[in-house]
Amino acid sequence: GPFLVPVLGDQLSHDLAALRAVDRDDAVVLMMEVADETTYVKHHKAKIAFILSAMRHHAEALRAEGWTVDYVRLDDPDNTGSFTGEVARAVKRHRPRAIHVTEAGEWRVRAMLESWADRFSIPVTIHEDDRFLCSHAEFDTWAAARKQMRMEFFYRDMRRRTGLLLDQDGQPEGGQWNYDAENRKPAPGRDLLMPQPIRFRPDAVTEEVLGIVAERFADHIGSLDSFHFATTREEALRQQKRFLDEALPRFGDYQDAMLTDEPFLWHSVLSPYLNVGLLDPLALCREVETRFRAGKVPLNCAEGFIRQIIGWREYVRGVYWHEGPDYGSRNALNATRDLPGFYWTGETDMRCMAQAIGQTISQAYAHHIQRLMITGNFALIAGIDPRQVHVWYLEVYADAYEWVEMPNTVGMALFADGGLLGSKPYAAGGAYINRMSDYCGRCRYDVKKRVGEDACPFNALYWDFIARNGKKLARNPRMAMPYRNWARMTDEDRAAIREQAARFLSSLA
Ligand code: FAD
Ligand code: DLZ
Ligand code: SF4
Repeated sequence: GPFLVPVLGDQLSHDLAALRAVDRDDAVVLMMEVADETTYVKHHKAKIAFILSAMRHHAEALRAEGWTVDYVRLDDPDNTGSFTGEVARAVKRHRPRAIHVTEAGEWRVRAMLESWADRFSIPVTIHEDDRFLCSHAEFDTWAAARKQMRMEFFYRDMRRRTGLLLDQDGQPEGGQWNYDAENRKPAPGRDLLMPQPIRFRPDAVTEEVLGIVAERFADHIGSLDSFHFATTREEALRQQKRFLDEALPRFGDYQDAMLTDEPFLWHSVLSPYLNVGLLDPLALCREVETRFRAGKVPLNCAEGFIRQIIGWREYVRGVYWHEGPDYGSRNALNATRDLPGFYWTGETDMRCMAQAIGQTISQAYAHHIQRLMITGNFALIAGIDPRQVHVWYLEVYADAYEWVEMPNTVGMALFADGGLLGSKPYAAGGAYINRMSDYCGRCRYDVKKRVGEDACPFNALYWDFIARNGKKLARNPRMAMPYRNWARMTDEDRAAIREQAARFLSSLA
């Protein structure tokens, strides 16, 4: 029989390792909509709709290129509901002589792929996913050579490897590797000329999927009302161009800013497309560099964007696979509180939280600083169980896959890995949020107060976090300042703050 090439929902790239390994005329591509993948966590409705619609469009695109595609739909009566069950049925249908597949994006699915050779008694080749720049072996070598992993050094290696933003002598463009110091401008005023992502109108394929999702996943979080994602490579490329033309020139400046009712600001909103394979990360970075060289984009913006992709995105993936399947069980700060119910509804008087969660429910999107410094920071300083926080992030964002979500949540936002991914916890009180956003002005809480009925909860929670984690954090040199300030407060103030925090935390239960 032919080769069988299973293509998973986040492998929607024409240039995919397993496809390259076989001859088009001698292969059957297998794509599977399966219940297990739609419900192993209860993904946001728009995330499921995006993935299924992109899969259906991709199957058509592969057929147009001459591939034979065997496509299993979610509502096929014989659908077994799992990748392994569907591969078993496909093996019966096609009697393949061998399976070629591209490695999966999480440990759970990796184990399935690795079980197939024995289970089906046919040769299975699992190809490395070379849509990423850094292989597992390369990352392990890099990590082994260091006492501590740090993104910044990894990133410099990726710059050297790709040649991105290097001058003729191989030195970083402009003399510095990193221009982050220029990228912390607070929110500007709202204006009508702010860029917006393209809102793609659902075609017939997407409409059908939206119907299935609305019916079958009615009890999942999220709304389908404003579904606007690109679902084909052509559409994703149009959004990429929109970003490059309109938002990139100010991406750096306002990267950390937050504005009421403006979910996207100068962000690219390209992560869903990068992560399923509709867009190529390196090609995108080359476009960014071209625009810098043409004088259309300032260096701090081009560098800042490229760093997110060849730096952070590759680095967190490296950490995920390097640390092994138990990474998600880490809980260095022993945080055990349940995730508050308002994470599922957005119903809270904390204006910043209501904004970040509200747009997450309506758009399946929040930008990085909202994820890190609003919902992530709150979970950190309130001491929420990392497992529950991880499941939430994996469910609610259209771009969420374990390899990228887990290190960002467990490592970056919650410090549950004890400082492996980042050197200090991203804990902050209300002052940070007030500086970077316009949320506080319209909040029922007073961001300047630490105690009292109308005091901003982030303030007391922040100091309570500092106080209760002294044993683990006080010796961290990057935490010296807050511990000095905590020590300087009077006993009375400290007691009042901790009582305020305790009262607030008990109100969450
Ligand atoms: P932009 O701001 O335009 O950035 C450009 C691109 O850089 C992104 O599309 C993304 O591919 C990459 N990028 C930026 N920051 C990171 C990062 N920290 N890690 C990896 N890639 C990055 N990103 C995901 O793709 N999937 C997730 O499930 C995810 N979960 C997160 C959970 C938490 C708690 C935090 C703090 C961050 C998470 N991120 C995740 C990273 C980041 O927030 C998103 O990549 C970004 O908000 C996507 O929006 P954008 O495309 O507009 O990004
Ligand atoms: C996330 C997801 C969903 C919701 N549904 C499917 C699906 O029906 N079929 C599929 O092939 N993939 C789906 N995915 C993406 C997979 O969960 C993803 O490929 C794994 O996380 C492995 O990386
Ligand atoms: Fe958030 Fe506090 Fe500002 Fe309200 S006052 S928006 S709770 S930081």
